[in-house]
Amino acid sequence: MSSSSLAVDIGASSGRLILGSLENNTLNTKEIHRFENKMIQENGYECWDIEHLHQEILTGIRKAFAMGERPASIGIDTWAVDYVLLDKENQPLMKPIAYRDQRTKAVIEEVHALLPQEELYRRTGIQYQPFNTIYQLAAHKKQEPELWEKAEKLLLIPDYLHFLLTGRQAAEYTNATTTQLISAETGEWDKGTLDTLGIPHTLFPELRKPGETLGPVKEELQEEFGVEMNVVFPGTHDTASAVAAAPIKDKAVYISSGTWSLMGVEEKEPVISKETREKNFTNEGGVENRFRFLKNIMGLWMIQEVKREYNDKYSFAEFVELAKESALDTIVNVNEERFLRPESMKEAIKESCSEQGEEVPEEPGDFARCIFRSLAASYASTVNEIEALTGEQYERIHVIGGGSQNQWLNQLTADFTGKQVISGPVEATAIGNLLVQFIAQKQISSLEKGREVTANSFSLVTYLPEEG
Ligand code: LFR
Repeated sequence: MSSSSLAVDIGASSGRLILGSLENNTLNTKEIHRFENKMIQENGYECWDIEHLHQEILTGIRKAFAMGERPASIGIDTWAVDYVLLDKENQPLMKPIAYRDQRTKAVIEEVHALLPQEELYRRTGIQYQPFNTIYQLAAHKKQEPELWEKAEKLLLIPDYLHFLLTGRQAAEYTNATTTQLISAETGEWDKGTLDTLGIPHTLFPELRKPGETLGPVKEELQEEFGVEMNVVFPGTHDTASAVAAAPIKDKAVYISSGTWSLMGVEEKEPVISKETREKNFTNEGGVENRFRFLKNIMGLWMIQEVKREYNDKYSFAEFVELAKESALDTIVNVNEERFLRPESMKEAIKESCSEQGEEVPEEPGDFARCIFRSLAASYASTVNEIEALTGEQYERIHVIGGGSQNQWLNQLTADFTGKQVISGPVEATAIGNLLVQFIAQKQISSLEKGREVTANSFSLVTYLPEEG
């Protein structure tokens, strides 16, 4: 059997370490460790507890070695856009602020006064989101001037976690594109944009592509484990890793379904036009120099928040059962900014329904029904937009990631879009992370082959649209 590798995949609500190995064109995976992630309040900001995440990664690695595993490489992916600022001693200046923190509201217009949104989009191909790193940096600079003065380096979350493992600094490309500071044309940091915003170029480390090796883990860790383990860059943006594992044959639409639903197609070149900007489509960097032409849809965040508001009294499965029993028909536009970080998700949904003059949800099942049907409706309008913007027709939608376990939502997606829906794999992100490590080690020859391996190795379920 060939050597194994470790994928660390951390999302907004949980993280995991998954060990993978290849045997006869089949990928075997084993979950080694799983932990919670959540936003915490600090100094008036919503932050991530990055030290906790680092410790959980070490715990996971130790568990793997204690089980007798000897992974040859490890790669980390997380959500995008957030970063750690380091001082000249390479110490973090503060905990990373979470992208849902509302601090950027105050600076968006100022940034656009210097760089109109049309221009920013033309340069980067990246969608407008109030949490893009570009706005976060403008906010940081303005709101924390003393701290900003001390900032020597900026590392995005996975780059920082890689730095803690190896002592080496680099910026992995797929995630770097989500900063909205990378030129779509050159694939390099856009120095003109940085100058206009007064952000020093020296903050940003050298760019590296998925599949490149960052280096071995620090000596003290090598000594502890008794072997050399290399950090190999996966697509460090979780969505880049997930899309890498989408078992697409020919062409298909994907939905990477988790806290967000990222719906789109893979392209060889960025698709940048007035229309794609107006529909808020992005061109994030992908593995093997592809572009992820996709749209952010609010996703399961909405039900996660409703579940939290009911003090976790109902499981996600129970919400689905209650939703089926509810008769509520109202559909909301899930992409309204009010759903990004509302004080109360239930109130935000109610407001949106009553503004439309439609029936308002009251019971848990009503909220769940409204959320799942509204997501499916948004998938349907997004698929239409994708077809109009690319001039292609798509027959299939691959739903990948944790949200693909929601069978009712998969069926609703088929019904609302009129397309065939194929769900799985559930751990697409960790799988895509592993595939890139195996491509780097020449155990798999290409992304296309990797997708075949994925299709061979995991059970996929097909949903057909119901008549009528
Ligand atoms: C999904 C994701 C999305 C990104 C959002 C914020 O986990 O990475 O792709 O837009 O989180 O980082």
